[in-house]
Amino acid sequence: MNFLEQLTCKGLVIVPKVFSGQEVSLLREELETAIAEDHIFYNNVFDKGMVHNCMLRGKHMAKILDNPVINKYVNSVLSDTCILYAYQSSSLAPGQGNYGGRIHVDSPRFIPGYMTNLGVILPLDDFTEENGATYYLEGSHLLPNAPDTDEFFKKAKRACCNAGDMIVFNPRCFHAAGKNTTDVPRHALTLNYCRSYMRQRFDYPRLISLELMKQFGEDGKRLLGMNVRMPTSLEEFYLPEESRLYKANQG
Ligand SMILES: O=C(O)CCC(=O)C(=O)O
Repeated sequence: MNFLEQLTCKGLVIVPKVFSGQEVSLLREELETAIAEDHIFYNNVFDKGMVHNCMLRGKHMAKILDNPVINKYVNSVLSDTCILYAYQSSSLAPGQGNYGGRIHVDSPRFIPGYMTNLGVILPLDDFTEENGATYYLEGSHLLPNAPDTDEFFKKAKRACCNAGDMIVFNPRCFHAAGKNTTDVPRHALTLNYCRSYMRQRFDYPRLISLELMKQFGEDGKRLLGMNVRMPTSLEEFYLPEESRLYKANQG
C-alpha cells in the first residue's frame, strides 16, 4: 500500500528517516529551551508542557514549515494551498502523561470521505511503549463517535518509531499520548494542517511581524496564512495583484 492508501484505510502512517540525528538534536535543544522558558511564564496552564507556536521559538523549529519532504506529504493530502492550524510540542516528563493523554481526535468535524485537517507528529526521541508512544485505534477515523475507553485500550496500537521519523495521521483517528514510565523525557513536535478557507488557532499574520516573517520561504509564509489574509479596507481590497492579501486560487 502506498502512503495515501495507508492513510485512507488505517488513518495513520509512519514515514521513516525524515530528519538526521543531528537535526533531531538541534530541534530537541531548541524545544528544551522553550519548555524551560514556559515553565517560568506559563507554569499553571491546562496544557502545561506543551509549547505553542514552535516556529517562533527557534530557527530549526521554524525551518520545519519549509521542509520539502514534510510539505510534499502534506500537500498530497490537503493540496498546496493548505495552511497551518497549529504547531506545538507534546512532551512527556519522566513518570508523567500530558494533556494529550485523553482519548481524542484533533478535528471536531466528521465529514465521511473528506479530510479538513492533517496531523503530523515529529518524534524527537524514539517512541517506545515505555516512554509513552501514542496509542491510536487503526481505522477509527471512519467512526463518527469515540470508542469507549475499554475498547480503545484493548484494540489500540502504539505508534512506536524512531526519533527523526514522521507520524502522519488523519486527525479524526482516535488517539492518546501514553504515560512515560522511564526516567528521561520524551519529546515530540506536533503540527496540524488545515484547508485554506479555515481559521488557524492563532492569527499568525498578525502575530508575526513582517520582519520575522521574512525568515520563512514561500511555503512557510503560505502555511502561516499570508496568502489568505482578509482586507480591512477597500484600499487593501483593491491592491494590485502582486500585493493582494487574499491571493487568487487558494482553493
Ligand atoms: O504526544 C503524543 O504521543 C500524542 C500527541 C497528541 O495527542 C496530539 O498531538 O494530539
